[in-house]
Amino acid sequence: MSRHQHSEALYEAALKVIPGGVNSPVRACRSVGMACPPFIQRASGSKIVDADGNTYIDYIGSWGPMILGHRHPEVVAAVSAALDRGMSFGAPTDLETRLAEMVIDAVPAVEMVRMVNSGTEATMSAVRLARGYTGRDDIVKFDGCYHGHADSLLVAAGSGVATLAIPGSPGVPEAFAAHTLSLPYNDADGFRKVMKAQGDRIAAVIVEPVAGNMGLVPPLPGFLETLREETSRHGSLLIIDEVMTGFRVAYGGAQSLFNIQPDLATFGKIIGGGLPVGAYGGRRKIMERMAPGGPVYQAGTLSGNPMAMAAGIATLTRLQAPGFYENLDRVSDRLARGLKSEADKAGIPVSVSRVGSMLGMFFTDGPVHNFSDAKTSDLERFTRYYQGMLNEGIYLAPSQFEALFVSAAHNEADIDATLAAAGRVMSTLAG
Ligand code: HOZ
Repeated sequence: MSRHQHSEALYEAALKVIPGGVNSPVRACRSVGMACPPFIQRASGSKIVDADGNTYIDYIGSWGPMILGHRHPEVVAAVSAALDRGMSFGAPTDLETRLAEMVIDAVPAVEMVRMVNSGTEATMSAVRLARGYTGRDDIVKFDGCYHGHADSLLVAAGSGVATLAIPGSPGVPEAFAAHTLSLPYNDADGFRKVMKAQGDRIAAVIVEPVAGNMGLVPPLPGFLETLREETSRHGSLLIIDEVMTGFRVAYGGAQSLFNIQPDLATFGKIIGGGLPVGAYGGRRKIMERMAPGGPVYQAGTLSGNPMAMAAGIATLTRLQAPGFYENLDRVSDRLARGLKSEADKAGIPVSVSRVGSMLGMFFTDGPVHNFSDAKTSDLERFTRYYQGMLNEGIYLAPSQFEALFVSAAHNEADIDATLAAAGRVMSTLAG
């Protein structure tokens, strides 16, 4: 009998009414050869339980938001208190201002912030604002970076687009895509040349400061600095997309870790504590161009939703506990080193990367600095690794082109169990 029989039945029902049976493509687990994805029943701390009662150590963490682990009591209490006041008003509340103040306090480049409902909305709105502010149309992004699924940004994208090897997306008019230039990540010289030739037409350069949607690829020294210098030189805006990295790699995000001040920054995931949220912010002079004060339009019925704001406030409050990031870093480092060591012992070539509690392990021996490098990974071997780990009770992102997330709920026993499982699975992967 299959250990996923309930998931299989649920998937069959879902396939009849939801395209591909899922509401976001990667989670269908198709690229890792699964008959069905585990349907999730509940989660707590570092553990997630599927519809068949299988318990896993969870390294997806809802794709990043669950930095405190699932159902952290302070977050649950904050959401229930907000729920007692009402679920949505479509009107301002004190909670929105409080979360905005917390983001502004944490991130010096952000002087004003606007809440939206998803990372996609945040990046789409930031790009529109950059275009409205500069009066220019063209934007630059980087191959393998994923900034959500707005038309302008779905070019040479990572995440599901990379996982499913979709070359471009039908539905994005060529005329829109023509305004997006995608360049190799970490190639500072190439970027400089492009800016020299056409920088004066570029409204914005948008970047994942640590790429987390082509696997985990840290920025090389000088790359982000070059983006800052060149955008300033040409009057383009630098948008640092911190949807994944914000409050994750450091309280002040990757921009504090690498000491880069963008003109605009985007957020999501952690600032909603597990509820749907996004935000974009930046210098006051730019943000004041947004309606109703300025002419650049963006709106949303559920924007600033009180339960999402409450979850975000509770999460960010907890992240301020002394030693929080140091502890998370220590546990994550042990996991990253341990995975590399288990692969070495089994003679399996891997390239492991880590920034804070974001991890990646590519099944390739070369260093991975960009999307082309990432694509040299042995995807068939990754599939066997993924399936083996799932059978061992370890819940990893079902794609070589996604990151792993460690939470504060992961303890030494979780890491021990994960590494023991990795050792067993790695030993089956040769050949
Ligand atoms: N594209 C997101 C991860 N990089 C979300 C995937 C999902 O929710 O399925």
